[in-house]
This record gives sequence, structure tokens and C-alpha cells, in this order.
Amino acid sequence: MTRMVVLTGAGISAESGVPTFRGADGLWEGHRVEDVATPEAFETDPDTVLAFYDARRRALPLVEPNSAHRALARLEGAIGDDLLVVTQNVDDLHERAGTGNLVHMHGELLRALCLACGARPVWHDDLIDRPPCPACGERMLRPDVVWFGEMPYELDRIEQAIVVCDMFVSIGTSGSVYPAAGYAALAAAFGARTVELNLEPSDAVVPFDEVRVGPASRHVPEWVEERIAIHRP
Ligand code: BV8
Repeated sequence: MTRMVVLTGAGISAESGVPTFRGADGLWEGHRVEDVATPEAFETDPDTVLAFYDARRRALPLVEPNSAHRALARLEGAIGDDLLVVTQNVDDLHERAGTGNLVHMHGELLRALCLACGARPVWHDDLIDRPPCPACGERMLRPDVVWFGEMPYELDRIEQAIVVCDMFVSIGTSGSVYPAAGYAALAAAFGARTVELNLEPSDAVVPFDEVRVGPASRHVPEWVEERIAIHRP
């Protein structure tokens, strides 16, 4: 069986209506990334940061998974534990499409992180009013999202899957943020075939073996159907 790791970025959610980080104006919903996605920003201006994430969390129920998310869930249905999806996205569209083997390496909009006790409760409401932590009662909750300069989640699990995979597929990411941006080169170094499905080719350090340029809603279902046909007994 072909063991696969799929890395997704903001581009897979773009057609669901979730803005990517590097939109036309290079801003992220009117903000510079440094002003809303760093511990320093949270330290100096917590209300701006909390309001930014509250707005994104509130927008989530208004968007739906698209055909690319659903295709990856179908692929997991076909090959099970031979597929691991690693997402840089903090939305819940992979889960809502049915993907189960999933790592949110940059955290989740629908979780909070308590700075007093470390609890990571599922969280759907605003944080701007400093609600109490369900575990300890302290009013020190922040978004459970990995900011720049912070350690991403489950790096060992991700790297262990990459070094043994036969195929690494990068979908909808500019490959601009590390350590995720180094994963295709790591997979290639361990002999995997690397594939990129992206609206435009990313400037990868190590070129992908195969690149399909265009929207995820077209390329991901096509590629998944090809993979399922190969696996069909
Ligand atoms: C860390 C959560 C210590 C926030 C995000 C070397 C090694 C390690 C670290 C570094 C390093 N060099 C520099 C660093 C530091 C830094 C970094 O990489 N900086 C960059 C700017 C150079 N990295 C960190 O701080 C990370 N932590 O380093 O810890 C460490 C040290 C050593 C080893 C391990 C750890 C933490 C970074 C996490 C920051 N948090 N997100 C939130 O969401 O609110 S980052 C955020 O931007 C995303 O999660 C993603 O990771 C990143 C890039 O976004 P993309 O998903 O790629 O989206 P983007 O808009 O850029 O591109 C969209 C793409 O989709 C485009 O290519 C477009 O063409 C395509 N597209 C658009 N529409 C479609 C489409 N494709 C298909 N179909 C479409 N319809």
C-alpha cells in the first residue's frame, strides 16, 4: 500500500470563502500578520488579537468544506491509516468533510488555550470578554493557535510519518512558513514521490516530482479519483 502524507494550507479553504494569508493586498483581512499572529502582538495589544480571532471563529459556521476537502475524506475512506493529513489551517473544514487522520500543526480556531493551567478546551465563543477557563476558572484564555515564533504541534508525529511515506502531496500552500515549508524536501530526501496541487507553483527549494497548477476544487478530486482507482482491488 502507498503510504501518503498530505500537507494542506490556506489555498484548500480559499474556495470555501476562507481568505488566504497573502491576499492581493498582502494583508490578512486588513492586518499585517506580525500585528495579529505573534505572542508579542498578544502581549502589547491583546484586544486586537482576540477580536481578530473572534471574527474568524464567528465566520467559520458560515463556510462549508469544498470538493477538495471532501475528496481527501474519500481518499481516507479508501486507504485508511495509509493517509495522514497535516494541515497548517486552523479552520475545521477537513473535520467537517470527514477526515479523521488529521494533525492541526498550527492549532485550531475552535480551541482555546488556558495560560493559567494549559487546558485546551474546544471553544466556539468569543474570547474578547475574558471568559473563565472551564478547567481552572482563571480568565486567561487565548486562541489555541500557533503564532510566529511558537512551537507547532505534533512535529515528531509529522516527521515520523514523512520519513516513511511513499508519497507527499502539498495542496494550497505557498511554502513560506517553516518548518512546514521544509516537509517536501524532507520527504524527497527519504525517497518519497512529491506532488504539488496549487493555484500557482510555489517556489519550493527542492522541485516537486509532479505539479498540477489550478484550483484545488478541480485538481484534488481528479487526483484522488486516480489514486482510488489504483488502489481499487
Ligand atoms: C517555529 C496559524 C520554532 C496562525 C500560522 C526555519 C525553521 C523553523 C522556523 C523558522 C525558520 N525560518 C523562519 C522561521 C520562523 C517562522 C517562519 O517560518 N517565518 C517565515 C515568515 C519565514 N516559523 C515559525 O515561527 C513557526 N514556529 O519556528 O518554532 C521551531 C524551530 C525549529 C523547528 C521547529 C520549530 C510557527 C509558524 C506558525 C505561524 N502560524 N498560522 C493563524 O492561522 O492565525 S502560519 C500561516 O501562514 C499558515 O498556517 C501557514 O503555515 C502559513 C502560510 O500560509 P499558507 O497556508 O501557505 O497560505 P498562503 O496565503 O501563504 O498561500 C496560499 C497558497 O494557496 C498560495 O500558494 C496560493 O497560490 C494557493 N491557493 C490560493 N487559492 C487556491 C490555492 N491553491 C489551490 N486552490 C485555490 N483555490
